[in-house]
Amino acid sequence: SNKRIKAGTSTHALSWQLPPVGHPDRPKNVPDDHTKRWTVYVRSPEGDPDIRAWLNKVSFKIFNTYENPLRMVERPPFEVTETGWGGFSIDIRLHFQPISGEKAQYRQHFLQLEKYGNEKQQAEQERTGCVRIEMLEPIHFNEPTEALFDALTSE
Ligand code: SLL
Repeated sequence: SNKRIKAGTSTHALSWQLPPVGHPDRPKNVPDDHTKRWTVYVRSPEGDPDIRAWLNKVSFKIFNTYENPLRMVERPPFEVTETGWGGFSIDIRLHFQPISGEKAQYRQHFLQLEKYGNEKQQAEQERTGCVRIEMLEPIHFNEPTEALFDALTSE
């Protein structure tokens, strides 16, 4: 087949400053050394076909001191939310819909929880209390099965 499909994924990590230890708004059960609540997620960029048409499930391997560090997410939203500090790498495995016949693809996303970048970026992160790292990585299905092609192009 000479058909070719480009499907979007974007992996993002977001983190928010937690109120300090002792503050009434600090959530209970968060260890004292955790400074941020964070979310890492895989989404389709806006305007793309329904992510479920091609993405079946996503596994996120987070830092190994977390409880149950291999998180398998079987349905949208494909995301993991936790609290923590510092920064570490997350291994992401994208499992495609069986009709696609595609092997799983591996991604890595560095979760940066503390401020980073130039002065202006850091000032913005300080102001909003939010650190955001985004990557947009299209997925190319070079020889899609008919079923996948139909699923992604019929509308
Ligand atoms: C750093 N090399 O220094 C990294 C280590 C470890 C982050 C970061 C808590 C995990 C848990 C957590 O966020 N650890 O609660 O198990 O930046």
